[in-house]
Amino acid sequence: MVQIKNNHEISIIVPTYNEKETIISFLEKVTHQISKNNFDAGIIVVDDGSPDGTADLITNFSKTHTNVALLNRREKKGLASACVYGFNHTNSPILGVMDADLSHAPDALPYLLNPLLYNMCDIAVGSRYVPGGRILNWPLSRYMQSKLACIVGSLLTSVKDVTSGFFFFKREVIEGVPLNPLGFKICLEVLVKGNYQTVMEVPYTFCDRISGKSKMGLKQIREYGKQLAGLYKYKKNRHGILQNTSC
Ligand SMILES: Nc1nc2c(ncn2[C@@H]2O[C@H](COP(=O)(O)OP(=O)(O)O)[C@@H](O)[C@H]2O)c(=O)[nH]1
Ligand SMILES: [Mg+2]
Repeated sequence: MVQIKNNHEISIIVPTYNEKETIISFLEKVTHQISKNNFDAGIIVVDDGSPDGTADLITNFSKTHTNVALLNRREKKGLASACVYGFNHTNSPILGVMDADLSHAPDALPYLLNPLLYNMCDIAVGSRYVPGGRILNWPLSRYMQSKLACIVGSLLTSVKDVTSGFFFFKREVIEGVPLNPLGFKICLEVLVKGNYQTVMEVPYTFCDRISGKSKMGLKQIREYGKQLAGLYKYKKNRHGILQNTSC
């Protein structure tokens, strides 16, 4: 397996597919937050062969920013799969995910990372659905879709924003855990299957992308259904095993 050279305390995994409009601005903002807050953090972008040249822009940027690395998979394999690929290519004790489209506010990073660095939680989820969280510029249809996805997901976890794509966690949470890299919702996968004691939901302002196109579509909604079914089954089996061993 190819290991990323810059093993930092924190790895920020950024899946990209056709994000040439925002990727440089995103990297500038995130690297600024990293140095401003003195974080020992690296950014690992996992690009799936974006035909718009996103990978070339990242390669150029990484020449002057040694904490930015690119993993180029050359074939579109999906968001969750890109995240798991990123997790497997670093040894950082703290891992997390952000979208490259600037929906996930880079200035919220210290509010998610400090609770993990100070051992106040095992998972920190950027949340639109706790007091203080907000959504800007989303069409009503997209908001309803997200809310519905959260309602269905609430049978699996008490976290309010189960569809969040902006989250960080300690590596030990997923060590030895069989993450299924299906679809878009990797945070839910970590929340249901991970080994942890405490989750913190950190409010932030989600801002809809101002350029480029969302890759969320019918296929991803169908995959979410499949993922939910798999997670219900997983939880039921695990619960059964735990009950049997406690008898
Ligand atoms: N590597 C990779 N990244 C993807 C893929 N699909 C989406 N992304 C990235 O995942 C992030 C979230 O996707 P986005 O289209 O913003 O979804 P939305 O926020 O739910 O509308 C963005 O940074 C995308 O570029 C994929 O198949 N492969
Ligand atoms: Mg997005």
